Amino acid sequence: QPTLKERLAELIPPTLERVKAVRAEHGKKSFGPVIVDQLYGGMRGLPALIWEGSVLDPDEGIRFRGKTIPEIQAALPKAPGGSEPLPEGLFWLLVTGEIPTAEQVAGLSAEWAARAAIPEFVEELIDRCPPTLHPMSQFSLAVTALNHDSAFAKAYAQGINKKEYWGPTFEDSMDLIAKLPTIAGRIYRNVYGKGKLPAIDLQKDYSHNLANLLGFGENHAFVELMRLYLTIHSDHEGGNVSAHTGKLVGSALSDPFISYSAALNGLAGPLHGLANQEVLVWLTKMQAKIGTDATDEAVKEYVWATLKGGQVVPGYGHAVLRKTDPRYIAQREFALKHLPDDKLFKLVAQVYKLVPDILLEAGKAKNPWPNVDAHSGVLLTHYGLDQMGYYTVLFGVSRAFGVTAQLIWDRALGAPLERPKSYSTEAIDKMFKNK
Ligand code: CMX
Repeated sequence: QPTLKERLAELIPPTLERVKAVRAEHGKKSFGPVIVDQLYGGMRGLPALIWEGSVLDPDEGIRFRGKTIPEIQAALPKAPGGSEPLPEGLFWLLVTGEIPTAEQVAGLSAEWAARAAIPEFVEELIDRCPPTLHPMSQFSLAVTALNHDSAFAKAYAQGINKKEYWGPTFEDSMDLIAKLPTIAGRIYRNVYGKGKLPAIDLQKDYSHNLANLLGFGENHAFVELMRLYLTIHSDHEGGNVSAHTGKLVGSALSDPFISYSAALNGLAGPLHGLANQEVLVWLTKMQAKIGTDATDEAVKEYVWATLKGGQVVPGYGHAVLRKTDPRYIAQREFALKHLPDDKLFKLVAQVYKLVPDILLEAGKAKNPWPNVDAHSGVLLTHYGLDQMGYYTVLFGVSRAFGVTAQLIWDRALGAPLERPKSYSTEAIDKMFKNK
């Protein structure tokens, strides 16, 4: 059976031909008009990028290489004794468009475990960060520093032919993914005083090792949660802030480490990945204010107070989705199976019942339904990972799968520097004044 790199090498030539053929046939066709509001409105809905790994349908949600979340849950290999998909398989799927065998997935687990160590100076860099520095800032710092050993940067400096870019990009991507649990584990233990980081176990899968580094490796349900979590947070088509940032920065031929640290900084914003932290902060404040078994009326009042205070309801709404996020549903099903009586889960379920109607009544949000971040924190809290400030780091471990898969393909397909045109308000005004 081919390794991931061997399979990728086989797939690149026909994919290049396919892109060439699609461009020859459709290259000059138009998607329709661009309107001025899109320039002012965060480019919402503007067709602007090619991203092979996943596509987001407003009603149906994400498909990874054409497959929905329930489909990948069924199709991807599982760990012995586990029932959640292994994220190793999702990475294989994102890169190749193919479902790997159990053996190929085991090969990836072993390769990532073997590459997991980080340079001593990066360990020291993390250890020197004050615990008051947000875990996402520490994460991004450490990932930036990994560029010290970038195979791509080195090959570029030595004058590599552009046709060969994908090879060292692949190696850097594998290293990056492999090292993220070590970095994430070290940050967790430093910030929350959880003692020394254990060694990576070369026999264990990626999620099991991550759980172990965080101190939850003995808890089978938590390990299963990590497998599901890392799978569903990996990719969400190309235009979201983290995916797009990774692609944009990579287009300058910045190596995968510095491209991904830029993506992490975008993920660290409260309207994007930090929303998983915000949700838990919001729910705990709600519990403190109205108690743990609050009535629907009390919850509604709290939600309205949030809106009237000029704040968003974290975990609700989406720039593209118009229905409940299937990533929310997958986590809700996990909760129904493993923690149906958890008090905080009950509150999350109660909020799900009440918030959409309130957001509809408030009349602003285009999508009143919950997104992925509305559910992840309650699951982590249930197992004792209740340090909310850390939640986005786990999102960041997962999102690397999608961003690097795309960086590999961008370099393989010779994606150009990104450089859209910007306009001044004066220019817009002049352009349309006499029309
Ligand atoms: N609570 C209150 N108001 C909301 C809202 C929410 N959950 N979602 C949208 N709105 C408001 C917007 O703030 C905007 O108000 P203004 O016109 O005053 O600026 C208006 O509704 C229209 O926004 P929209 O077109 O529906 O949404 P956008 O595409 O602009 O933004 C998002 C999308 C996710 C940033 C927004 O829904 C939001 O802020 N949600 C809460 C934060 C969150 O959960 N983010 C995580 C998203 C998933 C992820 O990336 O991880």
